[in-house]
Amino acid sequence: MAEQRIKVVVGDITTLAVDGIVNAANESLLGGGGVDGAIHRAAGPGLLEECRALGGCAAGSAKITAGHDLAARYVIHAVGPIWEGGDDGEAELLAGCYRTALELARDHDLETIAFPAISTGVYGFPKRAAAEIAVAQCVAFLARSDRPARVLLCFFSEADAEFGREALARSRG
Ligand code: AR6
Repeated sequence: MAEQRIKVVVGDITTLAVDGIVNAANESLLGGGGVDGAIHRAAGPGLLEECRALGGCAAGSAKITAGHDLAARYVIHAVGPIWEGGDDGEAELLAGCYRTALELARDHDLETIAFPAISTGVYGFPKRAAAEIAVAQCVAFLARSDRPARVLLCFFSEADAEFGREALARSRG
């Protein structure tokens, strides 16, 4: 079952020794605060240099780079939507981030990738709804693809992780 390949973890995503970590970036792909800032700090200046050559990324999509000084071999930079109240296509854009990141992981034959809770910080997406979208997209993708073999949903706090656990439990039925 696809759900068994998804695990909720709590912690700092920059420390995870997985094949790829996903970044919650902005359209410039040139760094920022939150998890984006933490990933750039931990990866070192080579990451920013590589990102400069990418020419940005649209919201709802993602681009991949090397992991540089991170334990992870790759960083998948996903650009989440800014929450504007929910009537501006935010849910579909967030789903698009997860789908594109999973496609990139599959195309690079990554075994394990880790997602942060994209858009739920500075971008203001409601956490419960975001966790539902994350789980639904991962379950749908893993059901039809062997790669990635495993997905970690990495939450920064125990309280946030509850949203992930609840969404996963509901998906399992
Ligand atoms: N590890 C795991 N999760 C983290 C970490 C970490 N080290 N740090 C924060 N989080 P945010 P967004 C969680 O604001 O909402 C940046 O400036 C955090 O608790 O990082 O997509 C970008 O450049 C929250 O649940 O990303 C963009 O401009 C989640 O990561 C903008 O923020 C996402 O919070 C993107 O906003």
